Amino acid sequence: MSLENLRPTPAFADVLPIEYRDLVEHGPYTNRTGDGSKQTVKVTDMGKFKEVIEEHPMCAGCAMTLFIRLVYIGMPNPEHTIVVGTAGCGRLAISQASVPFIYGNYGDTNAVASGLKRGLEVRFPNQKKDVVVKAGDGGLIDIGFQGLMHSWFRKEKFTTIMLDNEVYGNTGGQESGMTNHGKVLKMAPRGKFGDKVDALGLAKVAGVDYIARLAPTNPARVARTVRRAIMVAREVGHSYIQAYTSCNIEYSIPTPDVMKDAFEIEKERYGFEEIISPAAKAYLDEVEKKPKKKKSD
Ligand SMILES: Cc1ncc(C[n+]2csc(CCOP(=O)(O)OP(=O)(O)O)c2C)c(N)n1
Ligand code: SF4
Repeated sequence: MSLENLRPTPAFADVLPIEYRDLVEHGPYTNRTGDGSKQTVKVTDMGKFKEVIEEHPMCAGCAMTLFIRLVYIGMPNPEHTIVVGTAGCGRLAISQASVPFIYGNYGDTNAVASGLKRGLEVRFPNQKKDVVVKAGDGGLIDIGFQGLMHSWFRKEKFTTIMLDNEVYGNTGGQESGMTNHGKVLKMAPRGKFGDKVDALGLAKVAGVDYIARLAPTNPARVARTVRRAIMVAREVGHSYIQAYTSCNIEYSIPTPDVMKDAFEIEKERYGFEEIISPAAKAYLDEVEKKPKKKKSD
């Protein structure tokens, strides 16, 4: 999370609630080391502080919220990151985080992010700015499909994260392109007509440099995947993460069983997968290389 975005203007400092001041003064946010270039919060810090600053209004137990919190922890440099989102459940939590958030019209995320990233490169030639689209499966694969595909073909240097709950959750349970064939939903009583769109396959065909699919079953892996995707987008090309973020309301998953469902779906059809282009692999090998230990150490 970004301390710089949390810090109140001096005039407000003494009227803000004590909880807020405590977060700024004692929260484990980035920039505490002084160099400001690295995320210092780790997955193991989760639950010990508020990654999402205000109370979010998403449903209790929603796996999408857990995943969104992990994305913020995985960001390599939240102080210089901008998130682009749109209508859909995810924005309810995304808008509560201390990282700038642009809320576009439904479906235009990848067009907005393309322009934003290009503009940032011109405006801040000496400072890498990371742009991350976080949007639902409907927002990306249905109404935002054209913008999504063209940003992939153009190798725009930002990251797209699909919050794939396999339904239009925010509007009450219509089928999306990512819903599985035959699935009956509250507002799809005859069952999904076509197959689940092979978005990973499309990303591969479009030449996306880093592609990953995962479920939020392994927090450290989610954070690492997000970090890798953002790093690749910074230097090499586009990156795409597709995350299973179940909708317990529309799929009637009892709240205590949300993680059990995530493990089951992961095993059945949503296993962790990474597809990395040779250029992205070479870059990741370089940035993830551990410094060699000296013999005397
Ligand atoms: C142009 C436009 N069309 C339709 C809507 C209504 N709308 C709001 S959220 C949503 C569906 C969201 O589904 P998804 O993108 O899969 O996200 P989820 O809520 O499931 O996370 C729709 C159709 C809108 N806001 N704008
Ligand atoms: S409707 Fe579904 S996706 Fe939306 S907040 Fe509720 S459980 Fe999460």
